Amino acid sequence: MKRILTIQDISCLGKCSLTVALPIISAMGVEATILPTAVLSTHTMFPDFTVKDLTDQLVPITEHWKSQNVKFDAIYTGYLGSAEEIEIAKKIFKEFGGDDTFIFIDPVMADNGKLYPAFDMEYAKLNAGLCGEADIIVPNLTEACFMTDTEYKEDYDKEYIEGLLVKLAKLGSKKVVLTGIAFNEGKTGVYGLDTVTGERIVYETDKVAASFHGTGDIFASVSVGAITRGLSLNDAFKIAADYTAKTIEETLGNPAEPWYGVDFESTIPELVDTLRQYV
Ligand code: PXL
Repeated sequence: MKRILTIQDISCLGKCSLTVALPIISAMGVEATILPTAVLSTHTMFPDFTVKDLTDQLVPITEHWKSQNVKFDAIYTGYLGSAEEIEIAKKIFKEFGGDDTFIFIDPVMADNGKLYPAFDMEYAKLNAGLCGEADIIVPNLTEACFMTDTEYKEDYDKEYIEGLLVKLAKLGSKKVVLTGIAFNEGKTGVYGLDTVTGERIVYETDKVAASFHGTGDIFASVSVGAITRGLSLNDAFKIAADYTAKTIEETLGNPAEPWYGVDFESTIPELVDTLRQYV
């Protein structure tokens, strides 16, 4: 069985980061090894959340794995809490990376034109440096703008997005994939560039008119799981985008209206069925 190391926080309540990555990577038929960067009572969109930083645990945990000769097929980073954790993530890439291990980075820090509460411009620059170490990065439009000093535009055209891909490519990742992008009304999807072949990675699906927390983590977890299972990037991002859209739709039908995260648990059987058509 393939194995992914995922490095991000545990928000105990809130359905994002590790509480999403772990079940979804498992559903994708891949073993998930977790490296929790912090334990929060909830994600940061709740008021008055608590945080226990785990930075001092990252090196001892990974040193232990090294002593056990553990190997990973992929390393996937999401929400990291601090500059120091970004530096440690880079060291982990060096120690556990290599030709048989691809690095997948979701530079989680911002959305809708704004940085999340815990972050500033300095952190955005460091995240840009981390992205330079990746094989694949999946920023949203806001994160891409912060990392490349580009003006954020909600009304964009192809020229603007192509320009952004060129700037992202300069950060150093082999594949740069913008998420939440589409050029047609009522759609959303991915638009990316394979910097080695020059090929575009494009997929559009119907946009569900609602936005929930943790959907980026769902998208990233399905994508990295599918790529680790050997699917092409185009297939992986298609499955991930369709699953995310379906899950948002399902959540809108829930009379309890859980505003803080989506009902991805209800749609996992469909995800597994879809995957079976590919592997
Ligand atoms: O879904 C991204 C995410 C992960 N972890 C924490 C967050 C967020 C988004 O706000 O607050 C703690």
